[in-house]
Order: sequence, then structure tokens, then C-alpha cells
Amino acid sequence: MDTKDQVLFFEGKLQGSPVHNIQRKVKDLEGIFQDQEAYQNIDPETLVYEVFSYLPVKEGTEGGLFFGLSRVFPGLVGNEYFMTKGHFHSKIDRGEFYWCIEGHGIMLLMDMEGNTKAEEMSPGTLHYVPGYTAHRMVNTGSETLAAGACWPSDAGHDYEKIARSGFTRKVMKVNNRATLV
Ligand code: PAN
Ligand code: ZN
Repeated sequence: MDTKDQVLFFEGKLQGSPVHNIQRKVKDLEGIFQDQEAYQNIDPETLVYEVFSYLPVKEGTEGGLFFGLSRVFPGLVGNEYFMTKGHFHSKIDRGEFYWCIEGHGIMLLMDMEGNTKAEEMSPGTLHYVPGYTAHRMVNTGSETLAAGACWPSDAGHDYEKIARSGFTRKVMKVNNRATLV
């Protein structure tokens, strides 16, 4: 068997030669966090999250699937937990599955009217992101929050809408507890 292109997904890692890695540092997340002063005071090179992905077909292919592993590190910008940028899919009707494998956090889901739903993430929780729904992972714990995800290869990512108006609710640390505000 040819193992050259084999992909392994275990122990919280996605490995193999076809796997891509992207890192998002504080400096890449301008405008995402609410507290601008706190944002300016954090080392811009601080790693907030990384995504390992396996894209077996060309981006935009109809009928294919992509696979990802997202790892969000623990941390705060002011009182706001480290989180992913969040996005709608460019083909906005496309859905996605996420499942948590490590850590604790919240999957924030927001529909096009701005209604927000928060689902608790802990190892074993499964999250269905319906179409027309923006999604973001928030790490409310003290360890890395890791989740696998699978989405259609023609979904694409639309970060513009979130950059413009954000999510209507945020997950903040209030009196030492994760609170949706
Ligand atoms: C995931 C996300 C990943 C990073 O693979 O892309 O968690 O989040 P952002 O893309 O919002 O930075 C996914 O939802 N793919 O569709
Ligand atoms: Zn997505």
C-alpha cells in the first residue's frame, strides 16, 4: 500500500504530507475582539489558533468534502476569550459538522437575522452548523480547545460579513465565568 499520501487523525493531530497548516496570530485578528486597548497591548505574534486541513479536491469542487482540525489556544483579549474569526460560507446554504475532541468552549452559531445560539463544547460533543449560519469556536477553558470539522468543498469562506458587523453576542469572562453578553 502506498502510504505517501496517507493522512492520520489521532491524538488531537492531523498529519500527513497532504495536510496544510494555517496559523492565526493576534496581529491577524484586527477588529475581531471588542477591547481595542487590550488588543494593542498583546504581543502581536501571540498564536490564537491554528487549523490543519486536508483538501483532497480543488476548492470549489461540487460534491467533494474537506476535513479540518482547529486548535484554539487558551487566552483572553481583555475579558474576551480567544476564538476563531468566524464566517458564513460563501455558498451560504452549505452546512458543516464539528466535533470536539479536546478542551472546553463554545460553538457560537448565528443565523442571518442575527439570532445567536451557543453550544457547549467538550470532548465528544457533536455540532451541526446548518446552512445560512455563521460559526465560531470560543475557548473558555484553560487548555487548548480542539475540534474536527467536515464541510463541502464548494462552501468557501465569507469573512466579510463578520468583519463588517461581527456576531450579535460575545463570550466574555464575567466574575470568572464564561458569559454570553
Ligand atoms: C473551519 C474553520 C476554522 C477556523 O475549518 O475555518 O475553525 O475558523 P475561521 O475560518 O473562522 O478562521 C470551518 O468552519 N470551515 O468551513
Ligand atoms: Zn465553516
